[in-house]
Amino acid sequence: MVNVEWSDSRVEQAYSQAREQYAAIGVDTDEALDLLGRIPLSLHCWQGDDVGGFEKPGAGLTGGGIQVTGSFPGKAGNVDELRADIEQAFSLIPGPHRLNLHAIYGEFGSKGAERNRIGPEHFKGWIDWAGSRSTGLDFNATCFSHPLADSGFTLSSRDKGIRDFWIEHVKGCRKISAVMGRAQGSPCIHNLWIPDGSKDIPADRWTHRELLKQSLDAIYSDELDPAVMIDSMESKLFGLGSESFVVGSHEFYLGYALAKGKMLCLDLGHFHPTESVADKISAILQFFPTLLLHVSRGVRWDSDHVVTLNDDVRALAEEIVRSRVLNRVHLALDFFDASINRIGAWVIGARATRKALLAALLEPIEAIRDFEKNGDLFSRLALMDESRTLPVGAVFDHLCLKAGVPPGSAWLPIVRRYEEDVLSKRL
Ligand code: RNT
Ligand code: ZN
Repeated sequence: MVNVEWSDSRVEQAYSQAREQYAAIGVDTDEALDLLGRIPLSLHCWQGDDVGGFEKPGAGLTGGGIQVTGSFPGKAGNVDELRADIEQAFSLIPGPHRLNLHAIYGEFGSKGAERNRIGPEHFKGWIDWAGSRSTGLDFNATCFSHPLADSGFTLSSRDKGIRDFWIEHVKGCRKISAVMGRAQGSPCIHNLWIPDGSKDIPADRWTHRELLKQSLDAIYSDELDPAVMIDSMESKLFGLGSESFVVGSHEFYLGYALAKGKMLCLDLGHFHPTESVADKISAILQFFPTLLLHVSRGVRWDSDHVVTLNDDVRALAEEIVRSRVLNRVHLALDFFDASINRIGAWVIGARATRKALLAALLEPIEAIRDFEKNGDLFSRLALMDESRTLPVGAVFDHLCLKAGVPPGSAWLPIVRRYEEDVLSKRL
């Protein structure tokens, strides 16, 4: 059946009109698309199996202050299934893509491997897979879902044995990242998020933060080439079970990263609900060369809902473009919804993030800036708002055609068919 709604000629007709409309306000759509095509987005592997990982059969998310809800059938149960699902998702999203792996997603064989004993050999399969498709890899230590994280403290635990275990794990993960970066010829970002904190009011915040600082110093004492790996650290405001105190708070990592030349990671769900992460970009990048963003959607709390084209994501993209820092910001997705088709979830979030970037690149920013400079503030606001309903969708659809991915909602039947043919047959 010919899909009339999304036929190539219809999409191209709409694009040529949109292109003229943008040209009339001084915006070059082809230039915007060219810029967008140079922004990689790192897809998080963990949406594919609800942050379970492949350490042992049936492993699932435990502890760590993050929570996946839902039991939609067909989640990836092994590395091959996860790769197939990621490939399916990638085929529906305009690129360029990177893939963000967690340490629990290695190929550990029948013997398994303790977290403090993992190495590049466990990720050879991923490195080969990524190399064969020219997809860059990013990496994360997994300091949760483990008995030695059950106390709620890992790198900042009072127990030296526990701290040393996690220090070894993160050191190993940095080495794996370096091997990935060398293989792919672009730095692998190694992001560190730890769940450490407490449910109720601590009597001694100081000791935990002092211990975390010491653990980080021990971890980063191994100097690795920034051409192959970059360290980032992700703060948080609170988590389930760490409502009263989070050791790795924003101020903690802001201080540490600035003092030690590390990169910060800001997750959209990790701040007060009315706090704007978009606003922080032009502040932080006055002092840091680069910044990692975890694009997420918190609903009332850090709920990690699937990213949509909402005001927060739009504002984030606008700030990146308006501040002219596209080449200093790394974008990664971070959400996990187990209540809907997981491939659909990936595609919604990734396409929404790309649409937000495209909308920001298509903003008539020079005209808006001129209004601001001239004190014409009603016009500034008006043009910002008018530009929101310009035909960005037509430009996005054209991009999809060019990229060989389905425009508009033409990808929905493909996900449904994959669900029928592949996902529903999984145990
Ligand atoms: C948790 C952080 C972290 C995780 C992933 C799985 O609150 O956002 O980035 O979501 O590492
Ligand atoms: Zn995150």
